Amino acid sequence: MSRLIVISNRVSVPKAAGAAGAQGGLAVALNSALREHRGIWFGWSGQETEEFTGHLDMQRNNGVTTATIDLEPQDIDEYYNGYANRTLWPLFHYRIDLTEYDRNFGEGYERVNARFADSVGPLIEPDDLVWVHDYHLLPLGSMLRQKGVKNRMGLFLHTPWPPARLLVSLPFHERLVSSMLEYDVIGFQTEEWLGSFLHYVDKELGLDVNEDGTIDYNGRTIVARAFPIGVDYKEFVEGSHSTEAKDAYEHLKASVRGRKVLIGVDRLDYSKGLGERFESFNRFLADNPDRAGEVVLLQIAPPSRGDVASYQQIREDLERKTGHINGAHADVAFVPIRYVNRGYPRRQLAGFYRAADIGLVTPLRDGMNLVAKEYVAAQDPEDPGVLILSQFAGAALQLTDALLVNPHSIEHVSETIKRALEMPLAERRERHEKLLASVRDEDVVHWRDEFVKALFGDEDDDVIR
Ligand code: ADQ
Repeated sequence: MSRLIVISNRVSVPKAAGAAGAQGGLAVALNSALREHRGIWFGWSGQETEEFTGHLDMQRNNGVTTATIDLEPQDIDEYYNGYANRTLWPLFHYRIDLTEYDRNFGEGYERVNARFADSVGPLIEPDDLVWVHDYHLLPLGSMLRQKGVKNRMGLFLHTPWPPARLLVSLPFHERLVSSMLEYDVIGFQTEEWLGSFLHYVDKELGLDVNEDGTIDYNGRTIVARAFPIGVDYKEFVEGSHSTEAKDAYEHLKASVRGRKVLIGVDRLDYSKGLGERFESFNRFLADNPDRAGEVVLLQIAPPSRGDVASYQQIREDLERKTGHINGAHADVAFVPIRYVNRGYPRRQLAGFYRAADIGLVTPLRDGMNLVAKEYVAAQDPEDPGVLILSQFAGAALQLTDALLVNPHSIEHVSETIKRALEMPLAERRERHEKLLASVRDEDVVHWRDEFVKALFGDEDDDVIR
């Protein structure tokens, strides 16, 4: 069996078995694949060093080997805070108004990708499969090829892929996208992002895209395909029956004293549509004064990327909006928005989801969105809550039985909240059953197996299990 080399910006070091459930589903799925493949997970340690040495910190934890490097402050500034999070992230989420085009960022991005290639290259043995993750590392494959790596290599992009009309605003976009064609497999979350990529390849690079979506380039055939990521269904359902989940459920239920709960769980990011969500909830309260005292919005939003100004801005915006809305609708014993800036262990989160009557998942643009799937997985099938989901999340292409909304339309979302609150049990059950089937059948293990199979070249069906 081939070894698997996973490469991503950061490495999620596996916890001891007893701490299972504290990690994200992606880390769990990749770690189990790495264990079975005797693989290595390589990436940045998250630590700074005065001068880059390329020193590899190799550790073995719970059957998985991790290899990490430290980066210089300038690297972190230009590559991570710069090109990754101030250029590519906003551009890939259709926010060219927030996209910064700074030559130093581009240079830092290439320098750090080259540093990744220098450091991980020597670890790669001839039969290894290389699986690279996300927008931080688009040119890594081509840099590894330049170092003579001939292995099968794949890239999975967790974000959307923007329309060609937006992407061409990026200086050197041809160079960036051409470099991606050194991978053997390029995976996207949905057919929509895949379509935008193929359109770009056809129109801007002038390459022929075959009927089956493959691309012929420099004598090689590249597979570009959609692999919608899922949640670790089994772990999540088990977790939602745990004591921690039950305690969290009881605690939240007791605290709202019979009121209906709407829940939002998102990294604090402008792509998640939190401002519009709060506005919509405000509209609902204003338009339905008879119900205003009966509903609570619990918004859990851990801060992220705090070194980037647009993230500081969104944080300030939300604090202002929360204060404003609570000021207008609260009374001495009740506030309508509970806004919490912290992370929770996954089992507690499962309990909160289960206690919520509505899952409010309204990103303006999202590669997939796992929260929508977690919300569905955590529900009681006998008395399930209602998922309100943005039509602009990748997940909307699979979760078509959710109440799909345009998150920019405050009225539409407000009316949909009302509809969800009034939805009869039979309809809730019927919708939930279909949603659950999709979340269960296309889970993270399925996603991983499909990708690794494609990376293998579809020759061996039994590559992982
Ligand atoms: P994200 O943009 O981070 O991921 P999402 O898919 O929603 O978005 O995943 C977030 C994860 O973090 C979920 O598993 C969620 O439970 C967890 N989380 C969020 N807030 C939390 C909190 N307060 N406490 C504990 N856990 C919390 C990127 C892309 C997405 C894509 C994923 C996976 O932007 O579109 O779905 O990668 O590919």
